[in-house]
Amino acid sequence: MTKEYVYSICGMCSVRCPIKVEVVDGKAEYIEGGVPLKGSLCPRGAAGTALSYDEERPQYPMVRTGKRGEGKWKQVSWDEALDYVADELKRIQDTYGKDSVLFSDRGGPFRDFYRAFLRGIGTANYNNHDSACARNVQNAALSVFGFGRKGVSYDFNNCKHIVLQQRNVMEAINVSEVNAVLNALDKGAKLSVVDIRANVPATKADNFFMIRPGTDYAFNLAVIHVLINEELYDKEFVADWLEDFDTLKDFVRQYTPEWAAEETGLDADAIRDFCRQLAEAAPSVIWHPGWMTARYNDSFYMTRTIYLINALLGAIGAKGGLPFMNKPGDVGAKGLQSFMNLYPKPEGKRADGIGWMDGRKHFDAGPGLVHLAYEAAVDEKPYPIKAYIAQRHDPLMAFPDSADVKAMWDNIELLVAATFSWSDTAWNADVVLPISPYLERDEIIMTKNGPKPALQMRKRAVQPLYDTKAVWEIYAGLAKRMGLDELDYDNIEDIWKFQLDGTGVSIEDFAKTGIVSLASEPLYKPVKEGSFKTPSGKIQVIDAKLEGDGLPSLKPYVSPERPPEGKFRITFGRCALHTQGHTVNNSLLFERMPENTLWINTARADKLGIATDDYVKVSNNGYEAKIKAFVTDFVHPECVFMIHGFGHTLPCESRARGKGAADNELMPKGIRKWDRGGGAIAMQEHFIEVSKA
Ligand SMILES: Nc1nc2c(c(=O)[nH]1)N[C@H]1C(S)=C(S)[C@@H](COP(=O)(O)OP(=O)(O)OC[C@H]3O[C@@H](n4cnc5c(=O)[nH]c(N)nc54)[C@H](O)[C@@H]3O)O[C@H]1N2
Ligand SMILES: Nc1nc2c(c(=O)[nH]1)N[C@H]1C(S)=C(S)[C@@H](COP(=O)(O)OP(=O)(O)OC[C@H]3O[C@@H](n4cnc5c(=O)[nH]c(N)nc54)[C@H](O)[C@@H]3O)O[C@H]1N2
Ligand code: SF4
Ligand SMILES: [Mo]
Repeated sequence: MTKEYVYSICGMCSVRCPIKVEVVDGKAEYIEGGVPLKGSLCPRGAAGTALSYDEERPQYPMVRTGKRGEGKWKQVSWDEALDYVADELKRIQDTYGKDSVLFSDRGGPFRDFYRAFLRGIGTANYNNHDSACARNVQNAALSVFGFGRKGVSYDFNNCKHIVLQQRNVMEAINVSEVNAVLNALDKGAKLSVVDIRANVPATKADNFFMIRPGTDYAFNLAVIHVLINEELYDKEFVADWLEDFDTLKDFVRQYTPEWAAEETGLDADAIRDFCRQLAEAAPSVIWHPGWMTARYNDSFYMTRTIYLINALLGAIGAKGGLPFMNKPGDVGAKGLQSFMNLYPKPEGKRADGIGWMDGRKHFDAGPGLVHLAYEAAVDEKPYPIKAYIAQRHDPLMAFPDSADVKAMWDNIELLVAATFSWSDTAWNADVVLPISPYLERDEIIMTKNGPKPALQMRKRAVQPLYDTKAVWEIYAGLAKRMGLDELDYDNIEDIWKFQLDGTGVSIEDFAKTGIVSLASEPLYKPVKEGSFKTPSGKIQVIDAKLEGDGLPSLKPYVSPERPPEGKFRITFGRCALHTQGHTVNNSLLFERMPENTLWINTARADKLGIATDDYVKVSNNGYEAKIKAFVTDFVHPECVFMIHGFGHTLPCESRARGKGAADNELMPKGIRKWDRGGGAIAMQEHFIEVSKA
């Protein structure tokens, strides 16, 4: 028996925790958290072995033979698959122009190599998934600070009051973050939770506000009102670093706690008391700006108020608050060499209109807004989109109403899915390029920015079990076929050497733990000139870019639509046991949680004759599904809540198929409802019916 330990990076979700994999006779037997996590891991991370040792995943490259989505495939070799894709890309670019190739991914730190490929072939249309996730937060950060959401980190360990509004730290997991939050609570930090239901953090909270869905913006405006009117804000910080304070003060004058109480269903005195508690803990306060905020028409403005509240409390840049993020250069280290720099930035205009179309100039152009690129694919404006590569992205589950999204792709002539598990998108693609699961693949080295920036290496723990390839191998193969010799690599060591060139770090340095830390102590950068990237160099309330696009910086509150008689607003979120839609078929996680449930308020359930564990019917606009009820006082009566990612239909997923309901199918034409301020889809602006099944 041979036993070895491989230090690598988890790939069960987008957090990418360091892991230690026990490999016995070439088989991955056990996974635990890497050195910085002292062994701890979340359940999904621990279930990574079941992803590899599962036959129900794409095992070899496939080309469609039947109609899209019919499930008829021809097995092909990698040479055939890559030849086919490269030839099609060339044909399409020659016929329709370079920008007719659209690409979307899941974002993250492993993109440099394939983004270089995209630059190399000259398309301007790199996108990520984020208009279904955190785009509102990103654009809110840009509009307030001039830098993106990752320009600050969260110093939970030293925090004295944590506010989780629409943010479920304990179930929407980042392992080191959960540990830090628990550590802070042990040390006496206060926790306040603003949520439409009692999630796990709510059970540990000092203040729990069960808010009426869609009224968070009202709550936050009232908090600003109190902080300013009771002079609870950090006067020095505000004087030095917050522009347009008086404009903000005037704007919130009307938004009293009594007014907010009407809107939110919460108690005005409780809001006041909460504000005083915040001021006591300031500046060591973290009011988390949220993560999955693709929910409402005003989520962007809501998130802006969160950043402004943190600023009023002096928490931006503060220890125990939201310190500035450090990159390698901040701690005197040299960062990785980038493949993207091998090619110039493509000159074409983006198909989604970001950066040049009226109303879309204020958005972060980096990863675009892919749902708007789909619109271009439909009407060929500003130009045709004829090829689409979905790399580690399942838009048919990630965006509302799969039939609607699918139809938007009808004019696309080449649809490629690169994925490690089956997904609706892969099932509907023309070509499936199977990625080796993370235990079976090496990856380009990643940079982890933070208080102590580090470099991290994902290393193959076991050989590929099937005819699958690493991400870099796929794009190196395409690059070679498309004449991009600079990216024609045939082994990962050469890629790593290129990345590490000039950093003083060597491949061997990763052997011990998989991580090379670039600083010995966390660095807290003081707030200083240049900290904020706005025109004034200060945190801004008024954003000229936003206003240039015809949008107000301070949007007057609009009360949300109430559910029509007998209906419920749909709300959703995460659970600790699954990642989005792609782990339901994982045998270990499926065993723990085979289906989702519908949280429904007791009073309303009683009226409908529904009890816990009854199967109920949820429906909207023709989609209907059965789901088990969970009847509780701890969800707001205007909404129902379910975990996203269930309700699979693919025949190739024998476990997940037919289990639970798909929240995304209950949002008809939902991809067309999006927040003009932040760009994200407004997924909770839908009302559904619930009845006894
Ligand atoms: N209705 C509704 N819609 C939602 C959400 C919701 O709560 N409700 N959540 C939204 C959010 S926050 C997000 S981020 C998106 C997520 O949805 P997507 O952006 O589509 O991302 P994932 O489902 O994480 O991954 C997509 C595919 O990548 C494949 N994959 C390939 N390689 C890897 C790898 O190394 N690691 C992992 N983890 N996967 C890999 C997986 O098999 C999976 O099929 O969905 C959004 N859409
Ligand atoms: N275990 C696990 N962890 C994950 C993921 C996963 O799939 N599984 N996905 C990762 C990804 S991609 C993301 S984006 C993050 C998401 O991280 P979060 O955004 O923190 O997670 P969610 O559970 O989607 O939503 C957080 C909370 O918002 C509440 N909520 C819903 N509507 C409203 C509302 O109108 N107002 C208020 N105040 N609260 C509301 C929900 O009840 C939930 O408790 O998690 C990441 N971590
Ligand atoms: S949070 Fe869990 S699933 Fe995500 S990377 Fe960490 S261990 Fe893996
Ligand atoms: Mo997300």
